[in-house]
Amino acid sequence: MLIKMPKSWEISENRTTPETVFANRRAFMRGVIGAATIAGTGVSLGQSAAYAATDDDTMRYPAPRNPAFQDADRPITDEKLASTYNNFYEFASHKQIWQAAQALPTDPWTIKIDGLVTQPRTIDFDDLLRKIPIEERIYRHRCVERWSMTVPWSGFPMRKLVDLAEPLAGAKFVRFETFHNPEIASGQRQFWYPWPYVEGITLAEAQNDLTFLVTGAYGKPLAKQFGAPLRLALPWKYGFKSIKSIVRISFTDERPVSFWEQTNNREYGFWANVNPNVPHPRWSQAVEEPLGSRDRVPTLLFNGYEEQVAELYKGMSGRSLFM
Ligand SMILES: Nc1nc2c(c(=O)[nH]1)N[C@H]1C(S)=C(S)[C@@H](COP(=O)(O)O)O[C@H]1N2
Ligand SMILES: [Mo]
Repeated sequence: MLIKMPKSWEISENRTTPETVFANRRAFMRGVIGAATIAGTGVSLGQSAAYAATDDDTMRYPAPRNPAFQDADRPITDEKLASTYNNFYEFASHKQIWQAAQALPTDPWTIKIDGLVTQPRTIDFDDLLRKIPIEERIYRHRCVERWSMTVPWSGFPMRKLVDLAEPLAGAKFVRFETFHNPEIASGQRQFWYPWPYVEGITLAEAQNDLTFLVTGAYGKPLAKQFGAPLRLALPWKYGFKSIKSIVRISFTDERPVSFWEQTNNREYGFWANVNPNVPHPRWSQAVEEPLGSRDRVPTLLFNGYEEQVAELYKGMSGRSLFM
């Protein structure tokens, strides 16, 4: 499909643009993108036109919404709540880490792509954003501890990064690693944890439509406590799989052992798909508590994303898929 962009948009829109002009431009962009089929090139065309103008974050956010992922069936969690109640063990093992996380230097930020790929390399985060257009998706998030939230993330499908990485035929898994910097991240001085934080998924999971690499939330670049500048969102899995502040992505033929698996493999496994009928060894997973609500709501199989992901687990069974 073809979208003709007025030439004037390709020049000078910077931080001094009046809010209203900016908002109108965004509204127009959304119209254009909404009209295009999302599966096609509509989104990338619209966004790369915006890109051509400037590198400025104000050009990227808010990112155009992908209409296929706008209805999460739950109210969006209040931004203040979601950004002041976090799990980020690098900064402490309680939820009030948002201020401590501001100490994380995220610019510049590089991501190493290695292992079974055609050409191992290190990519600068800003360069990555220049290569891949972003979009907004509203996803549910279910922590294994039973709290949940619904967040408008911005980012791009992991599949695009897989394409960029060109994995070799032997690659079966993707391993992710978070930064390691005990000087600024006091939690990493807790020597009994196996730092750095590591997570892993299969290559097939990485290529699933839902698997999202997140660069922003609530229409802005990602706040540090959310795992800036790049984190994962796997909405059908327990939250611990959605690793934050990624510095390394490796393609392997061996199943990675995650931070939590290494810490306690009786309670946290590799698959960690959400299932209300498979209790955690110490508590039921039947219900959850959305942040900001005192109501408990039933937890759904695959966190409500069964239709999109069931195919991945065809022919597999057993408790280990759900812990
Ligand atoms: N590097 C890293 N990633 C992490 C964690 C962490 O402690 N360190 N916590 C995980 C857990 S348990 C959850 S529930 C989510 C929390 O994401 P949020 O703080 O953005 O809500 O991040 C996940 N990713
Ligand atoms: Mo979690």
